[in-house]
Amino acid sequence: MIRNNWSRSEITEIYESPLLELLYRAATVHREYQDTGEVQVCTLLSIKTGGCPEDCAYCPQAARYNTGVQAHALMKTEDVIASAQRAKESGSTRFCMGAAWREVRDNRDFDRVLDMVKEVNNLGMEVCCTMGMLTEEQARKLADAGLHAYNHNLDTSSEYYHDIITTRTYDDRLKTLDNVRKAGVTVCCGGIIGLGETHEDRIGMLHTLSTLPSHPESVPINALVRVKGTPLENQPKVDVWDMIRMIATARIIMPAAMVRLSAGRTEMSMAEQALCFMAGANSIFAGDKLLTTPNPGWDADREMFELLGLKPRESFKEEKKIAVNA
Ligand code: SAM
Ligand code: DTB
Ligand code: SF4
Repeated sequence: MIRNNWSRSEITEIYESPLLELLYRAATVHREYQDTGEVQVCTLLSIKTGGCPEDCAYCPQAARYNTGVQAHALMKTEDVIASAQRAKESGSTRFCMGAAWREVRDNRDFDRVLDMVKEVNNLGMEVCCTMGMLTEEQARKLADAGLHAYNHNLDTSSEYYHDIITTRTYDDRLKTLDNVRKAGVTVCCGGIIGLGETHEDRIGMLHTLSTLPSHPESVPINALVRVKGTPLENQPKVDVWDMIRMIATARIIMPAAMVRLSAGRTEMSMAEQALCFMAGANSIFAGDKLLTTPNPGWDADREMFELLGLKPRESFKEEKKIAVNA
């Protein structure tokens, strides 16, 4: 049953259960709700890189940190489409365009993004954008252009948020998610582990996600990519068991969502990634780059799919309606 009335203590109990029990339970839920032989293959492209005014402590694109990321203006539409076409030919079915903006503005760049959305949608790919805060009207314009999903992460718990980002609030984030929902665009929302948060913070974030009026259709779980020059550059590497615990808990409490094993795969072995798929992950970012940092390339992922007997999920597969039986 899909529930959005999870209590914090119920989620804590799941998250803290013995690891192999947790894995078994998550794998069971995964089999019940999802096609376990399939993994969604998504590709990211940074269409507007760097120079961001925000202070997200993890982010290589914040202008205030000296990370070596060069700021670039919005890419040309034809280059974006060529990149989407290549991703499609490599086997990707979802194309996510990222812009290092605090919020979308009603300007010529936004009009150009609307054109990009139209054209990528015409390629038959699920189009996703992640461009910061949005108004309901902007979300409607994106929906009309054919946007399938909007990514806007909560990143961590509401309690820990201010330790990571001071230039916007958790409520700002929730408001954008609501605007996206109202426009009928599917929601992609998850977070990052390894920011120095506690287990309670991780549970808190999962609690917020799983008690939204409707669960996000996609829940990306990122391991922090430690980028030199950011305030979090010296964080310890994320323990893979923590990633597995996070994915398994997300799978159990949001059974119909796509749970994405997102940033951090370059530091994981194939065996470790296989455990993440067992735990209920059924989506990845493929291609040799995330937005600005490396990702395993196409060949490594093809080899992994072959070895594990996984198939890429087709685009626009009947999305199980996430009805809420509270
Ligand atoms: N500017 C927009 C925003 O913040 O929503 C969109 C782009 S932003 C780079 C998208 C997401 O990437 C962030 O919310 C964060 O979850 C993730 N991210 C950024 N830097 C990361 C890092 N170093 N490690 C892991 N995830 C990261
Ligand atoms: C998400 O949850 N992770 C992706 C995507 N959504 C936008 C971004 C990861 C970015 C990692 C750092 C970088 O490559 O700049
Ligand atoms: Fe800007 Fe997004 Fe990076 Fe924050 S995460 S600094 S808003 S690009």
